[in-house]
Amino acid sequence: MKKAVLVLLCFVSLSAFAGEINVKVSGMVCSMCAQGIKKKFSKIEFVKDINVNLDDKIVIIKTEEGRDISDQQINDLIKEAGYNVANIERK
Ligand SMILES: [Cu+2]
Repeated sequence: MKKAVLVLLCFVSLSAFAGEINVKVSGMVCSMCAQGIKKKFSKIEFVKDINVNLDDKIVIIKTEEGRDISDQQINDLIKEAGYNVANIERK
């Protein structure tokens, strides 16, 4: 019987922003909410894709490489849509 093989996983530094912003939104409950929020972020020209996970209440925004949306702007857009930001995480 072979001994367990030790697998060494090497990760490159993941600290650099790769263009994905996950915004947790409180108050977002249905697909109508999701549409309103999507519309707000789709107006930013370097936003490539917006996905909404209603189960986790997370808006996943993908931007062009190296382009970021400031926390302030995210907060403003979510507020304009009628919701509140609970958390912002960049990946
Ligand atoms: Cu709704």
